[in-house]
Amino acid sequence: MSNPIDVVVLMGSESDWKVMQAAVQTLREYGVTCEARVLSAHRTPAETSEYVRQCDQAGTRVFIAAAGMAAHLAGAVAAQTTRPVLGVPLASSELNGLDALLSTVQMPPGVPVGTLGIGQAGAVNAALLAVSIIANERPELHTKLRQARQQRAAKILATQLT
Ligand code: RP5
Repeated sequence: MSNPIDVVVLMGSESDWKVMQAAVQTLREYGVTCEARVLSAHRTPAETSEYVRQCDQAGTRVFIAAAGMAAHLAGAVAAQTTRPVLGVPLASSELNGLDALLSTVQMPPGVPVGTLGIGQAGAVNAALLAVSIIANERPELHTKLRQARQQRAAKILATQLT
C-alpha cells in the first residue's frame, strides 16, 4: 500500500463510538489520516489479530485501542504489532472505567501499551499523542501542535472572572 493509513482507531463496541469520535475528529483536525473500526478482543479475536497484522504490514504508524469493562483490546492489539499502541479505557460499567483503566494499564513487561485517561479526555489525548509520534517524521505537525497549545494558553490568560 503506497499511502498507508497513519492511525487506526479500534474500539470494542459500537457503543464506544460516542466517546471515540472525539479522537477521530482530533486526528482529522491535524490532517492525519485515520480509519475507525469496531473490533473486539473477546467477541472477534481472530479478526482483530488479522486486521492489526494487515495494518502493521501496510505501514500504519500508530494504533489507538479503546474499550470498556475488562478491557483487553489494547493489549491484544499490542500483541500483534511493535508499532506504538495507545490504550483508552472507557467508562462502560458500574465501575465507571476504573475496571478498564486497570485492565489496559497493567500490561506485563515486554508488550507495552501507552495508556491514556478514562473517557473523552483520554480519547482526545490519545489522538494528540499519536500526532506527536507522527510529527517525528512530519515536523509541520509539531508546529500545529505548538500553535494549538499557544491558542489554549491565550484563552486562559484572557479569562476575566469579574
Ligand atoms: C467492551 O464492552 C466494549 O469496549 C464496551 O465498552 C463494553 C460494552 O460493550 P457493549 O455491550 O455495549 O457492546 O467490550
